Amino acid sequence: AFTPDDITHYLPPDFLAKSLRRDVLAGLGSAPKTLPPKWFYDQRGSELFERITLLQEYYPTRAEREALELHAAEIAAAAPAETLMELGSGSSRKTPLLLDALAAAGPLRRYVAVDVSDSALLAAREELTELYPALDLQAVAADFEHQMHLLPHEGRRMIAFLGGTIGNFEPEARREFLRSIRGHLGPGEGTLLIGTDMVKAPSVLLPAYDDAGGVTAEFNRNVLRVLNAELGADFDVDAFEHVAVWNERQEWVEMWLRATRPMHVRLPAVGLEVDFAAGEDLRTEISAKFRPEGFAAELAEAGFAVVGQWTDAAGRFALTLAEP
Ligand code: AVJ
Repeated sequence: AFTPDDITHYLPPDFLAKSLRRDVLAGLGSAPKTLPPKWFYDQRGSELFERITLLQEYYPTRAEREALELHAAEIAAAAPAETLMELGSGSSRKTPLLLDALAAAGPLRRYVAVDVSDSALLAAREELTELYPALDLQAVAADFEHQMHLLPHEGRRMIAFLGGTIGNFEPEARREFLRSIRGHLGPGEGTLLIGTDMVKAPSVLLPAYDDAGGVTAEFNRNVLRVLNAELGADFDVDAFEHVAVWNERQEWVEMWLRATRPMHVRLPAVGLEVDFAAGEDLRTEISAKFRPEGFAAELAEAGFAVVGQWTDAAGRFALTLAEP
């Protein structure tokens, strides 16, 4: 088994505690109130998200997996790499599809998982070590949004950012993120593979974020449980109802938590007290949806050229391969 000292740590010791405090002070002090979606994923949040990926209404995970099953060989043939570096560690079942294709296509020698969560990194290493005993597996605890410059640079690499999580970034943060990846990847040094959920009818999008069984509602409310647990807050979690909205203008899904009655909430660990009016909404996530030409333009603006774009048979979810 692996111990945490198998992980290369680039995060300052109290990184998570400090960034949670900073995000909560900023987010609950803004109008409307907001929280960043990265705080969903404590143990319970991660388990709820795994359940979401299995829901009939939630098509993205199945669609991305189908796109990889259909096209991983073409993608690997277009981008041979010695190193696959996955942002957001690949404990998911998709990574082996990409690793198999890259190993068959050429000189794959190393897999680097990058995540802020030690437990996610250890899970990925455990799983992939079984499957790929000959592969050099590295686990790096880093904040890929701000620490790309610290990540391994050697050899020809493919940087993969799958799952559609690029959609959690607002446009400006997405621009900066793509630029920071470009700063890590010079001409001839490798490629970038990004999974994006595509724009489609709200009648398909909304149920994916508001399933009939209420799993997404529980996932959404879970961020308040994280604040109660980590900051000693006293949110009455069940007094918030889940709301999912398709923002037509921005072409993104928004998840909100709506206060069903007036509330006064104390967060002692950050010395904050906030009030919610009855009906007041707290935004907990955006999930941006993309158009092929729009995403290609965003990549071009960050200094990337699109090598190819592949989707599942129904065209619901895309994998875009780009190079500097
Ligand atoms: C993991 C961020 C890609 O945006 O679809 C699932 C998270 N939110 N259901 C997404 C999520 C609500 C998911 N990502």
